[in-house]
Amino acid sequence: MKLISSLLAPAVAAAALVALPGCNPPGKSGAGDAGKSVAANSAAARTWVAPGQKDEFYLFYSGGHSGQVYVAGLPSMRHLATIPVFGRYPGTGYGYDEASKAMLGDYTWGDVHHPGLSKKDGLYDGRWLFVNDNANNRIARIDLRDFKTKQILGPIPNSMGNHGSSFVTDNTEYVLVATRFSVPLPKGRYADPANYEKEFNGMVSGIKVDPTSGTMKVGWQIITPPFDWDLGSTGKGPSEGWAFWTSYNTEMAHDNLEANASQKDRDYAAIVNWKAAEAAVNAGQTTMLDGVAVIDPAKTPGVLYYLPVPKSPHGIDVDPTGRWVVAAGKLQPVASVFDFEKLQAAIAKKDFESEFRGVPVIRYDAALEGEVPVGLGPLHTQYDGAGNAYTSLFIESAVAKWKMPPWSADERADLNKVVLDKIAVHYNIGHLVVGGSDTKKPYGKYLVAMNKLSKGRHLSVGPSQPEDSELIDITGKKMELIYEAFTEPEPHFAQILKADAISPIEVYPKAENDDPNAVWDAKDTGATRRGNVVEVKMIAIRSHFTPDRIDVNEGDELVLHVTNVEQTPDMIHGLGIVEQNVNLVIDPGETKTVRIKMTKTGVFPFYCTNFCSALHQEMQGYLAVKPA
Ligand code: CUK
Ligand code: CUA
Repeated sequence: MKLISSLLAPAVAAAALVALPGCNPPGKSGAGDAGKSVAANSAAARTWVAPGQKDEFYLFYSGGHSGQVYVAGLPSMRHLATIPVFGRYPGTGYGYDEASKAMLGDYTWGDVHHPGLSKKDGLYDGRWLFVNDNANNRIARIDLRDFKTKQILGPIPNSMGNHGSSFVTDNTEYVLVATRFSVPLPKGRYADPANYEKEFNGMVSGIKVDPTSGTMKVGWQIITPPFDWDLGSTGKGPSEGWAFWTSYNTEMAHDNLEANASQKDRDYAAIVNWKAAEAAVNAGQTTMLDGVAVIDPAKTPGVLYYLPVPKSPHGIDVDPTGRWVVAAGKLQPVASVFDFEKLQAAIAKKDFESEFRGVPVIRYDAALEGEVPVGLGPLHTQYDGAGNAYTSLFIESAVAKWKMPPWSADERADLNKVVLDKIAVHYNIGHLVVGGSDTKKPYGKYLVAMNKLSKGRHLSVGPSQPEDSELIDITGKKMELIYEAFTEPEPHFAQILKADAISPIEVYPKAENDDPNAVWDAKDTGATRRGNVVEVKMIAIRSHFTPDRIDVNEGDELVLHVTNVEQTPDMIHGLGIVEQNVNLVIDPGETKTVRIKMTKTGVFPFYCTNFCSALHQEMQGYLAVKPA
């Protein structure tokens, strides 16, 4: 995201930061007085997960341009796993075997922003985690049975900058996507960016999810003006079937966006009726564009509406009841609360203020419930399910807790009264997450603030500083900061899942291994030559490879299938071939394949990379390549 601090005079930003408590210079504990040390003890007790004990929640947080997803436990914030998605990860051999290489395709990185858990009846069902790739217009599905990436869909046609996802509908019918960047469509078509308004377009995409396998495919798209769509969310309860995004560039600026996309006092939110879109597709009211059925909302009324929202918004979040929809403008210190019932009534009465390219613009005041003065630089809002909302304040480096409607007449007269608490975070918070906030039943309990800058609150690691994710206890009247963890670049958003909502497997059962090249018995291993291709089926088990010698000739292609025949948890074997750039990591019961062109002659040792037994070091062999 864009750093809003650049929009502030440096003096204002500096003053805001100086005022923040809890910033201790290195080496000072800051717990000098008795009151503070009591709070520290209590915070420690609440986040302490004793050795051998397990955390209560999973935290799945995005790795930004690392392309990965990280898993931590809550409340300990201990890092548990890296799930590689859009980038190679030698630690699990991801991107080195043929299957994962094929999934990665032409790209070696991605930009993960928003993980979205699959749902049933508006609650997490613990099956899949979807993540977007802002950089290469892709979307991936991670299976929570084994915490592995199973599918990467994309690049999605007619879509540039998949930032506005992954928003999962109540029964995982769709993962919904909106484009950040507008381009001439279809992709590959040239148009001068100076003709942006006329030639460029944005897109909303419905990615259809197969309910059994989870396999995604592009379902349909809705073409939009070249607004830059930002964050969104899906409806639930009364708003089920609808989805929402905000645009930060209804100005349709194509250069110097910092200034040119901040002209208007209000931008638009897109209010999308995805069930109506689905019906329009089934009724054939579409045009094919680059192989996708595209809906023109001007020709298909009822699919898309615009709603004015405060200046340069960065997201719109539906509350757990599905009635209240909150959008905040970064450049206006309020969160606007819209009432979905009023919004529906405005649509029914055609209470529109204007239209834009054939799409009605709902009158702001017709849908508005109130503007809550949350503070400076409001970005994203989360809910605890107990009637409270939490909005991240980028400029203020704080989280505001405020009361959702219904409000009393007294509160309504002065909405300052519904702002209940504010807590400083360190520093410049982007997203925040409360467990289950996007479901009908949030867990409450914890809030994780994902801050962009850590400003030396850690041992120095040089100029590439980590981000700072802070754990806040939200069970009391006042929010309490109880822990901070430094995280890799860059957690934009996260999802929290109750630990007992899933029971991941610990080995791949032999019966499930349907790889045609799997072998389970040493007698079935060995090499077969067909012309220049040498195919080897290999077994790995403590503490040897069978065969442990491979003979090929220069110019051959070696196809190596390795099955880890262990059925014991944690008995992982790796296969590294020295100076061949081969790195397989094979979990118990798994088979992996790699193809290598034998361009170098000589003898190349291979060995197990994962410490597996007392004789792990002996788990080795030779690849002998004879000169042609
Ligand atoms: S964005 Cu980065 S903090 Cu991609 Cu959801 Cu708001
Ligand atoms: Cu197998 Cu180490």
